[in-house]
Amino acid sequence: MTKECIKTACPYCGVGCGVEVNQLGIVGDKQHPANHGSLCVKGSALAESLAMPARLLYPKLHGEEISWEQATDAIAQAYHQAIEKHGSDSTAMYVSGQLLTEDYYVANKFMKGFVGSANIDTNSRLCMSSAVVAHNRAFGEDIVPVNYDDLDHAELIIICGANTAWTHPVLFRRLQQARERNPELKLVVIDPRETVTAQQADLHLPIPNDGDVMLFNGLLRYCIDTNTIDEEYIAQHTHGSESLFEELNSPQYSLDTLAQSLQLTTEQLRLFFHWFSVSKRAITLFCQGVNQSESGSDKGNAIINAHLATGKIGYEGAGPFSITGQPNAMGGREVGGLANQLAIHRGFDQDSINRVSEFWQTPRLATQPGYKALEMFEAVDRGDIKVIWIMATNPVVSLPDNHFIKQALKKCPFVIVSDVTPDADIAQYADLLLPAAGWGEKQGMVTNSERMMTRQRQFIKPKGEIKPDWRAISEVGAKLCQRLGLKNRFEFANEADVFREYAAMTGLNAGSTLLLDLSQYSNISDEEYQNWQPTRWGGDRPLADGQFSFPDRKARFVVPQMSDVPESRGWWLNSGRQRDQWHTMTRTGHIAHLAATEPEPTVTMNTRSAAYIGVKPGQLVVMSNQATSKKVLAKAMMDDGLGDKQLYMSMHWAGQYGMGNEVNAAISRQQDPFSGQPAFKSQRVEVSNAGAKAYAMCIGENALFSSGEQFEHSLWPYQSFQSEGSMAIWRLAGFCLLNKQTSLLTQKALGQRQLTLELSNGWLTVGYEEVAETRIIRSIFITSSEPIVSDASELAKLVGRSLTFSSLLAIASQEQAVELICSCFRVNSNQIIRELEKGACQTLEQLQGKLKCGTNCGSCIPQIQRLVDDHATVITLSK
Ligand SMILES: Nc1nc2c(c(=O)[nH]1)N[C@H]1C(S)=C(S)[C@@H](COP(=O)(O)OP(=O)(O)OC[C@H]3O[C@@H](n4cnc5c(=O)[nH]c(N)nc54)[C@H](O)[C@@H]3O)O[C@H]1N2
Ligand SMILES: Nc1nc2c(c(=O)[nH]1)N[C@H]1C(S)=C(S)[C@@H](COP(=O)(O)OP(=O)(O)OC[C@H]3O[C@@H](n4cnc5c(=O)[nH]c(N)nc54)[C@H](O)[C@@H]3O)O[C@H]1N2
Ligand code: SF4
Ligand SMILES: [Mo]
Repeated sequence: MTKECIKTACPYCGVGCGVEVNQLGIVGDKQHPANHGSLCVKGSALAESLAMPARLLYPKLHGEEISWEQATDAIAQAYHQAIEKHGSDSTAMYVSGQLLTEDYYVANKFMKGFVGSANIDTNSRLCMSSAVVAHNRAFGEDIVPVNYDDLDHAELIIICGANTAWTHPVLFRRLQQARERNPELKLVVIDPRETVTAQQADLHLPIPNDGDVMLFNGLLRYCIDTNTIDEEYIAQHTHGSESLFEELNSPQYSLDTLAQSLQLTTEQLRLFFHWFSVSKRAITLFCQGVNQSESGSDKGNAIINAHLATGKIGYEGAGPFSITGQPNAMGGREVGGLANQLAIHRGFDQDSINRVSEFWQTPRLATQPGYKALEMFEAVDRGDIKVIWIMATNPVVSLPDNHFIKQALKKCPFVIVSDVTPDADIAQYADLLLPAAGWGEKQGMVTNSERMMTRQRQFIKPKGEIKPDWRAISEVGAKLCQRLGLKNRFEFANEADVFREYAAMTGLNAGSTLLLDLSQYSNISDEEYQNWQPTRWGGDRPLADGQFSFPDRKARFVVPQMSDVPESRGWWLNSGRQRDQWHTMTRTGHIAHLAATEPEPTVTMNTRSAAYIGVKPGQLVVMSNQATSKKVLAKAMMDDGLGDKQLYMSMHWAGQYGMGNEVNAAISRQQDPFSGQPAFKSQRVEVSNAGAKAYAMCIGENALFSSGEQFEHSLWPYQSFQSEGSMAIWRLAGFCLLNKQTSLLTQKALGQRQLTLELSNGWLTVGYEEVAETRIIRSIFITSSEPIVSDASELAKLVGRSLTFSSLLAIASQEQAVELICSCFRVNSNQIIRELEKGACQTLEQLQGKLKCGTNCGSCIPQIQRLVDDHATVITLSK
């Protein structure tokens, strides 16, 4: 790390906080307009995130290290051969909202411009695509009309389908500060779950899943009925109100009927509707509870409809506010990374095709939309895609029905994966694995939720042969151009060069009704790019003049197609985020204090639901979904913020941490028909007590178990892993009755030598030792027929009764520094402790009798007595 002060941006959520790297470490940037110096728990742990357990440093073809020259040759050849034999559409690229704008621009240019296929899609399909559809349908362009400052000016803030306190924490803190300054400011949270965010609201509306369209339709109907719509705004700036209003003139939107459908009281509804109708300045913030649904696009439009009809848009403190998930989800949309967009907010109309072809100087431009994410992997499965390049995303975990995705990829003739770590699950599916430069090692631009463009800057010297993604694509692009007999259009000197070309390209929008135009930056120097200060494009409020991006400059009301509340679905699985983890854990799973909050794969349900299936906290449950025909094992935990028969599981469990217990195994490929965004939040599943007969926990030195499966799967089908610095905790559960036999089997699987074994009160406690090289490392293995409470603090208490985690660590270190106690008879501390822990000796006299220690000069007797005091009791744990 550097000694100077370098300003960059946090690589996690779409709040887009500014970060400063200085002598103090990695801290919040006080000057950054998004966060004014604040960071959340993940942002504060950025320095620790850099110490990844494993890094990819060299390109590898089928596991063999190769040079970049060979790697880029192989990729260019694979794409070229597929194009020649099967056509451009037999190739694909699947990228990510975590790429920087420059990476994204080059990727899009490579696929749509020169490979000649729009089969480039991104994980933003899973994240923002419903909001994109809603914006395009209403505004004529994918535009977010508000900014963070607006929160300070609002009278009413509605958070719909977002757990902002956990997922956009710095923004939520800002909102709370606004409430402290202005006690009149009201907060309404719409979420089927009573989340931490909902608990802090003035009004929480726990609507049934996917009741959002009906709720916002009802809100608009109320505004029509109470004459609180803005007829002038509607007349001057919109189209389509008649058919929408007619649709809403249905008895199902009368207050009482609506309340019944939404399982709310009439008073709750009336209060919300009243607050909205009388608040001139109202903001509706929305995220995945809206987007990730079969009616995601319609939900977005129902929200926007209510704002347009009441004119609550385009001025300070008002408007619909789609919050982005990833750091550059917005930048990717601007560049055109989605398969159904061409570039720079343009689609595949002839005018756009002509302009873009000319700008890129290519005869090969894709002329029609490509496969959306799920369609893309379905095409892979059918064998239609012969080569796919996956970059900065972990689709075998994060896509729904992830076992299907795994199977599909296994069939694909050539899979290229660019990642920073070989631990990412997707790395196992790569024929060719490329080492990408990660956060701190690369640089470029990101755009946050409020259109603020911030520079990520490099502050770490690149290791090995890592390369920024844009450069890897450019090198392949150059070779592909050559093979196609075209002039090389990928001659970029540096990131600034890429950015200038992208900015110049947005100049194609000048003179059109589209608002995205960064052409004023097309000539910035390298130095200006380097010194870039956070800048919001489109001004503070791009729709302030009521001029929208359709040719007639009017906004559109959209009649939602899917307004019905889905009927009761039996058990219903909802999934999303946990406060302290980032996505598939490749960057946060190893940080002990982040891992402690949810230490193992957990399904939450309310106490009534748990009683219904006879499940106690900590017991193993099994979830299955007919549509995927796969099962997920996880530990049950109680959350009375959930309704009856509602389940919630976080999306994070993956890789070595989740050990196969990914929620997406129980999530089907149901999706929104307009956006193709998966319905991650509403799945009909079956759940039951898995009937585990044995639970176990193993605490040991990390290095002992650094690779591969450590515990026999047949004995312990449920396994998870938690990192605790150099120590680690494994949690296991299985269906074999617990006895000494089982324990011995596990012992064999561990390849360890047994030290002590004690069966008491349903608990079996085993201490092991293992000789690794010259050191002796200890691990403790505890099994029980009852669940071992999985909360880390509970765990600490439990273990702490006779052996705290720190004393465990102390034992581990003692083992490494074996102390000679009795010089006369050469007896060391280990031998003494072993006798004590085995239970063979419990007193000084017994030890003297057995080992002879302290029977000669006696100077070591106090030390032996201390060991007796510390270790004489065999570890027994009561429930
Ligand atoms: N800690 C953390 N923060 C993150 C991330 C992370 O991995 N970890 N990832 C970032 C990314 S990429 C994203 S996209 C965002 C996501 O940010 P959010 O959308 O805020 O987070 P989620 O937990 O996915 O889901 C939000 C809420 O939607 C609710 N919900 C489910 N169904 C419905 C419904 O039908 N209607 C309504 N109104 N609500 C419903 C869920 O109960 C859940 O509480 O978070 C970003 N921030
Ligand atoms: N069940 C369920 N599933 C979900 C969701 C949900 O709510 N529920 N949410 C969805 C949403 S909104 C999202 S955004 C996705 C996120 O899902 P993913 O995008 O699959 O998750 P990540 O773990 O962020 O994957 C990023 C990968 O890129 C690697 N990486 C990091 N930096 C770089 C880089 O600079 N270059 C390259 N080449 N690689 C890099 C990381 O090591 C990691 O493997 O998950 C989706 N899946
Ligand atoms: S709020 Fe988001 S951008 Fe800000 S520090 Fe936290 S994760 Fe990073
Ligand atoms: Mo996301």
